[in-house]
Amino acid sequence: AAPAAGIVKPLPADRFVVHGTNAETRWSALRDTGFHTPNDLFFVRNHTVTPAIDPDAWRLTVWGDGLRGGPREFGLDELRALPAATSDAFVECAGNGRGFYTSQQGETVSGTAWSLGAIGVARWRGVRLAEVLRLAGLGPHAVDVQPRGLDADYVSGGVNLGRVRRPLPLAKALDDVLLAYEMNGEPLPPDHGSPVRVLVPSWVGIASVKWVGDIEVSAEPLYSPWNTGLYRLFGPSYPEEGSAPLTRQTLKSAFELPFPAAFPVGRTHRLTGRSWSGAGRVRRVEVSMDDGARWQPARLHDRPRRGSWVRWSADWTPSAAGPAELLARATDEHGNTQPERAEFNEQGYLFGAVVRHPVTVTS
Ligand code: MTE
Ligand code: MO
Repeated sequence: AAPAAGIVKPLPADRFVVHGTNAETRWSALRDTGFHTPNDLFFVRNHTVTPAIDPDAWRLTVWGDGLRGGPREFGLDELRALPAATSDAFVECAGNGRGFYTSQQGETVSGTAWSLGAIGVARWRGVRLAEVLRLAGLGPHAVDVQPRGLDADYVSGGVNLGRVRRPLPLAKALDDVLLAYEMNGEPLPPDHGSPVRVLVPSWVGIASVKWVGDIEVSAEPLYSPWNTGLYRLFGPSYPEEGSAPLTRQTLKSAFELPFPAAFPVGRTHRLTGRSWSGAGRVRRVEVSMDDGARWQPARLHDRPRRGSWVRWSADWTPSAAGPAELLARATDEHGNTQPERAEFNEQGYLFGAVVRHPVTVTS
């Protein structure tokens, strides 16, 4: 197992690539899994280290001037006794694919140089945040809801930014957000937020705060480093203060192959992969093995759903030995297709361009 600072679960090198305190799933390891990413294969993105939290002593405090009274505390048993809801949703880092800004576009960006493995889909089970807010006495003037993690303060460039926290607009908080205590039928594992995490379907992973300890409900808009200097788009195409805070994830596709991959010439190979988006359902996936000159449709194996992924496959019979590139591109229900190039931003978020997957065809 490869060493990673502060991650509890084993990270075998054939299944994960470790980047400092983070570990991304290798797409080659997803080929043999079903729709949901198994918990032991799910990527981990930690600002600091996975904390040890006693579920029996854990409390969630909901507080702030957007409540009628409060604060109100909840224990784990109390949350489990409330009506449960499930969601088959991805958690995906806003920086997933960041490494391709550099390797494919020659651009310098800051942050973890992920390939495409900072995503997983799980069956999350928990209680709707809307229900907890209602029980806490949500008032008529609430506008923002800010969950905060119990992990350590995040120190970046010598500046203590405090504990991970990121406001959600009330409308999203009341829509499809869960306080999840189960992941794929098991209690939430330590690395994924035990005992309770926020699950914000379709949105950038930072919104899905792990190890949640308190939630501020505010009658004023809230700001934290995670919706001001971070998780906005900065660069020549954006205003000085950056874009609006990032919300929905962008359209992406990945092959379930080693990077790079190798195939013998003259045989037919079943290529498999997955496509997803937070902005709308995937409608169509196409693959190209000749640099984008011709595109052939891939077969979709799942009913496309928003906030989740669809598995697909396509056959390929390489006819000549040598280097090649495999391309996959998805189109969503709004008619958006993955572009050839992603628009630059300094922190390398939302890389949505077609990834050129390197392959060697052997004789
Ligand atoms: N929540 C806390 N408390 N601390 C963190 O470091 N990382 C965020 C988010 N929630 C983080 C957090 C980021 S940037 C991402 S992408 C997701 O958790 C990753 O979730 P996972 O580790 O379960 O895959
Ligand atoms: Mo992230």
